[in-house]
Amino acid sequence: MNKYLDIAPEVAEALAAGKPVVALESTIISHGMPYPKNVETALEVEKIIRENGAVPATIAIIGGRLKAGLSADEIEYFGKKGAEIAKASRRDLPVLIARGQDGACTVTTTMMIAHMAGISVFATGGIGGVHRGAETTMDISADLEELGQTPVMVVCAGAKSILDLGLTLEYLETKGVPVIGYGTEELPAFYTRKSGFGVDYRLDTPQELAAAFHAQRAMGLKGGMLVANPIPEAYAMDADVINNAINQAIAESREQGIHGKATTPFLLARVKDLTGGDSLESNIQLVYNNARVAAKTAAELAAMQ
Ligand code: PSU
Ligand code: MN
Repeated sequence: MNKYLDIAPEVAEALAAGKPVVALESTIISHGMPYPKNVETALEVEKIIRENGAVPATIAIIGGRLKAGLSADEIEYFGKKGAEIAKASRRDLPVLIARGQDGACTVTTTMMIAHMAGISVFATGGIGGVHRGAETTMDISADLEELGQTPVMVVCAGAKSILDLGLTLEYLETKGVPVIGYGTEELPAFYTRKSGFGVDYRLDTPQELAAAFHAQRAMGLKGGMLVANPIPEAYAMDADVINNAINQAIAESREQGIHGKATTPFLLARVKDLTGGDSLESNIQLVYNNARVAAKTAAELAAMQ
């Protein structure tokens, strides 16, 4: 096993017994929501995963250790420190680990560490993708590369239209990543159930998701699978309200010359401020919804192996 990896005892026992485990990311805790709502949400997500028959493993880097499974105290520590913790993508791991620092895991690093630990299903809110204007900035999230090379299923609510969703789908196609709509033919856009873009396949049950992922792995195909699960109708936001906020946030980021790893956190924070508390509640509910689907799918997958 990787000498930098610590698997929490409960997670290690579940994996050894072939029981379902679901990975969760930590950037959503440190950078995605305000304290203490972030900690409450992270703990509630873990509870929902348990209620749906799986063991949660929140993934983070603490003191230079790759952690698969955090204690409630560690989640509190992460939530309280918030954006002081470095956002850690693939390129950040070597120096963070060598220096013994903390890191908030994005979709990329959560997939990497989940895979090192032997966890194959991961639930989150939204993924990174191809930014608008990427044809000149070349700002494309490392999340897409990771989906192209690491065999983990990522259950999300689609991607926010802070991104160019059309180019994001093109990129995923090139990388050979199946984009599955859960009960939908349309790619959801995080706060809204629709985006105007189609997915590759529509699957309707956790059993079907598990069967497709099982086949992908059994063939030895590299890369992951993206499952896009629309936000529950009751929590979906008005498309005009959210799109106006996104357009304003993008204009401000260009005026201020925001770039690199700061872009996504800047846009997410501005959209959140411009839409007030409504977007936070929607964000929390869609993560709960994804946790349920991921736990049930992990249980189906465990039953097939
Ligand atoms: N998109 C969201 N919410 C998020 C993120 C993206 O709607 O919290 C976070 C995730 O951790 C994702 C990361 O992996 O931002 C992508 O950052 P970048 O675009 O810099 O690759
Ligand atoms: Mn980027």
